Amino acid sequence: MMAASDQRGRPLSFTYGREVGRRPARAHECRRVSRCVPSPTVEGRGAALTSCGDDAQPTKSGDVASCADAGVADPVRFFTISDARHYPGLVALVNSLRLQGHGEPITVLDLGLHDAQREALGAECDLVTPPPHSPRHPWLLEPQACMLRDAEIVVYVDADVIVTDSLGSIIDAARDGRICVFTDIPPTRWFAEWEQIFDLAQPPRRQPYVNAGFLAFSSTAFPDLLPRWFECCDRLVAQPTYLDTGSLDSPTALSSQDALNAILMSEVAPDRIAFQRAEAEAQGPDQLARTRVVDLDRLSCRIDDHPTTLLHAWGSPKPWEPAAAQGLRRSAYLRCLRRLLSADDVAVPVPPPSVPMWLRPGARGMLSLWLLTQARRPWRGVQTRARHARARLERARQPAPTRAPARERDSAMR
Ligand SMILES: [Mn+2]
Repeated sequence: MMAASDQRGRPLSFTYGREVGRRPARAHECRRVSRCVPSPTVEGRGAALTSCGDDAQPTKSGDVASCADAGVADPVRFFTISDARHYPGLVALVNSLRLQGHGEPITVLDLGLHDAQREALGAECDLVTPPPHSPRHPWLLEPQACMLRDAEIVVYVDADVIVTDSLGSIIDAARDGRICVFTDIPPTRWFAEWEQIFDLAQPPRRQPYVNAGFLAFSSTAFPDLLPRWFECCDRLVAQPTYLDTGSLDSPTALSSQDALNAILMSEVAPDRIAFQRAEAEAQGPDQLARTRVVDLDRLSCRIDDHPTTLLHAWGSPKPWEPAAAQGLRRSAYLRCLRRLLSADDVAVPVPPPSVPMWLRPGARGMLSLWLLTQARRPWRGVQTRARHARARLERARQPAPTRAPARERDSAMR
């Protein structure tokens, strides 16, 4: 999602940064959460979710406290998280939702947007800042973001996602009492240790591991899901992630995503989870490069001849970050991103100077994009051939007895 994002594209640094080794200050936690005793199951007993980020501050018009008092939840509400560096991704998400006909409210956990960005988003988004000095790692904020406002149907979407089709059927499934999720790559991540780490009601069963970049469910059907996820994330505040260790071996290396999966594999019945078609989300650089834009105006895309619902640009740097110029790759996400940031039919326009040249409208923007993607290919080929030639030269210079066996050399070349 945001600043200095990791390989998965989730936020690393925000205005308040990460504070490893500290327990979160209870005063900053949602009061409902601190009241909430995790139940053995997060499945619904019919009570409406009344959570609210009590200490959070609206950055725009609106009264955070009123959400606890209103007693009327929005039928459907989108939630996301962003900071200033992830603004182009956030705008693309918002504009894509509006283009798909989703006029429902969008709440953004504002982790340091600039004033001009807030102003530009004002008409489309409800912006809420976290409490000052919030000690939570940004990777652990999804449940907190979703608890900022009451909603009957909660739809969390990462700010590096573009919605390429209506979410109507997913929202219908959520209304019918299913938790709608997309599987991750690979979908096999599973740890028995989750039972003890998260004090799960039952050992986690084997089922597809999901990506936490999208989640849709009914807060009536699952009133305890967000508090339970929040509480599980709370257990991870001081835990290193794979960014610290460079390894996915730890059962909590993927933080909130591991917590969510642990809950879904233990405390939610399998038939209450609606795993979306694998092709419905094109995610990561390889799949996004393989995805074809069928109708740019409507953002329709297909991967392996199946229509997509989401394009998810996890990975780092993001295609809108200046650092991406070096290895910019043609992808459906990039094409749709440029369309969502430069066309004149979007809900939130972006001033061209605020995005890199390859995302700006007009011929210069197009040329920049072409040079950085298409035109780089032969050059990359030349670089690779030159590297191989140098390596052959090096090997030739080595005295024969010290040369590595062919198989080792081959693997070293990769
Ligand atoms: Mn993401």
